[in-house]
Amino acid sequence: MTRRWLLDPARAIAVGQPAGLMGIINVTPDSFSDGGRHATPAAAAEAARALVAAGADWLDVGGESTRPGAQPVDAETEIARVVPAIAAIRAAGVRVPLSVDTSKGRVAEAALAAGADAINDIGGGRDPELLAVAARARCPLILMHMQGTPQTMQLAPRYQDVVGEVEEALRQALARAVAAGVAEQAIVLDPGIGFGKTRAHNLALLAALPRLAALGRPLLVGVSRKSLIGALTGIAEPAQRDAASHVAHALLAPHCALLRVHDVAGARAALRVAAALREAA
Ligand code: HH2
Repeated sequence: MTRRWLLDPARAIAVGQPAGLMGIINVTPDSFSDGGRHATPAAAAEAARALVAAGADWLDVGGESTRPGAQPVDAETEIARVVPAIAAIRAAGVRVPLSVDTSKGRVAEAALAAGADAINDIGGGRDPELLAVAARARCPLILMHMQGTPQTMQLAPRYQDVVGEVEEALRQALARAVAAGVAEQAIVLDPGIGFGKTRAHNLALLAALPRLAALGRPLLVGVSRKSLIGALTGIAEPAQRDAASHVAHALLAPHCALLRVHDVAGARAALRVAAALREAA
């Protein structure tokens, strides 16, 4: 099976380009900031259209919440959530690159068949079946770092040297995927902000993006509305964290290829202002 990734997604994640924006569509009842908002395929398609109109370069559709303490769901449940949503998004004429946010090979395979172009794996390729699916589909694969699992990751995150350990784990994830037959050029790496990390760990990793970029792959970063932003601002309600998130997006944009965001319109505006200020300087 030859996929379209050599065209659209590769352009969207070209190394050295200003960061693209990945708009988030969670088709879950329990995601930390948009849970329950896209409960029907029609609502997901409408959200997709609105995100693209607001400037999204990419969409990410997830059927399992990965917030700390979230209950895992089985593959059938996840498939029943993401497949109709992706099919409806494509039926609505939305053509931007779209990843499925899953750690399960079976879900990834069903999502690709329904019209997804790429796999966003917060498990960093722990499931050999997922790597086999990515290799067969020749599609882009996002490998994210996580210490532990969503159920346990925030209990007591511990590192001797967070940047060195995340860097080494991403290097190993990359090597595992390549050994499983995934093309190295198809891989995007992500330090996994908030996934088994304290505020200090998260800040150290964000400061180290240029070092992580030396792994040779484009980087994706997700900070939108996360508890890091809550911890830095004291804003408890995730939906109120957009303005503060966009400060981070503007500062991080030069160091990554894709930013995973909820409020695409606000992020796009922030990136425009930051780019103009940088140019003027
Ligand atoms: N963060 C979340 C989910 N998927 N994927 C990547 N690659 N990087 C991230 O930082 C990332 C991710 C968590 O955010 P969200 O999807 O908004 O919430 P939930 O997991 O509760 O559905």
